[in-house]
Amino acid sequence: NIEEDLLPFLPKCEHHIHIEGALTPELLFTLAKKNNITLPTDDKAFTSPATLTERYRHFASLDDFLHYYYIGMSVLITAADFEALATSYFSRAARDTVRHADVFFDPQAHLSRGVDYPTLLAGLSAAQSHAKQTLNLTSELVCCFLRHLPAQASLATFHLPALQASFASGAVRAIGLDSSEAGFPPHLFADLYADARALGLNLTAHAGEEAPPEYIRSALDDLHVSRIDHGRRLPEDPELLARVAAQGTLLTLCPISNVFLRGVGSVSELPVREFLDAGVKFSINSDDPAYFGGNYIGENYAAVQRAFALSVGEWEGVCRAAIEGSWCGEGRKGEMR
Ligand code: ES4
Ligand code: ZN
Repeated sequence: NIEEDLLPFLPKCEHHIHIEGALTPELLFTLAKKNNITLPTDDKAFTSPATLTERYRHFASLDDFLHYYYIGMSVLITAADFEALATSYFSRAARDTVRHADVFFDPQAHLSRGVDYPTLLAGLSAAQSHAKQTLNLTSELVCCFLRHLPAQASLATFHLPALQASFASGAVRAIGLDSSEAGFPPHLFADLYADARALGLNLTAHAGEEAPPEYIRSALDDLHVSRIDHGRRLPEDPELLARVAAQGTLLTLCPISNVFLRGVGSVSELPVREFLDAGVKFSINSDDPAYFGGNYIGENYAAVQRAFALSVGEWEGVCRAAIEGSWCGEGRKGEMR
């Protein structure tokens, strides 16, 4: 029985987890109280962790989710808050046998609230060290930029001395692009990615989550990313599908996220068979697990197995692609192989 006897024990690498999306309703309310943050009083969903959990079951779209996501993270103020958030994620991920995680964070969403970058980075970094020492779980941080804001804002943020220092020290070795997708195509961010590339940073971008395959092509051609986050709409362009397979670009799929945000009606509607048949590499990830029914990476693996009945050999391929596609060092990959 693959679901019960293999998947819970596979060494996993997670490549698509927004740390702010690991903020559980319980921790959200705890931190709101501690930090004296007033949650919206005109939305009954913010009555209690239970009512918020219930509201999270009925997102209408990516943007409906993002509305709650940006309110939720407003309770994160101190370094200790970011450390508690990341530590809660790492502990939960370790229970799903995650060995390495490339973790997204959204600095612009914190800077705009008056939380400075050294504060949030100190908290995240402390949690990373703790996870490595106590859980043997390594991680890298992926600094994401918000595409619903002007590209000039992302460029200015990227060039802040505090961010540049984090790239120079190696505390942050990658950038990404997230938030509302449709109407904000990758090519708008070509200058940002050119500057990140010049620093030798690893590059990824959300594309093909809600928007069509042209966004995936633009991320590849205009931003020169080595990964595509989601990419679920790739098979709508068979020529691009073949190209992604040939170049070995990794897609970081988030099956349960796509169901919660109404991209598909069920996990079985995702093109997992098409990707396997075409030889497209992908990893399976949780995205914003605290907002998507508390479904972490293990549940995403199980959902894919229930929908597509992969063979042991196919799981070995998924597992290897995730290890090889991780942004840890070669030595760490060797430990996971
Ligand atoms: C996100 Cl699911 C998703 N898509 C785009 N941006 C995001 N930020 C957090 N979760
Ligand atoms: Zn995402």
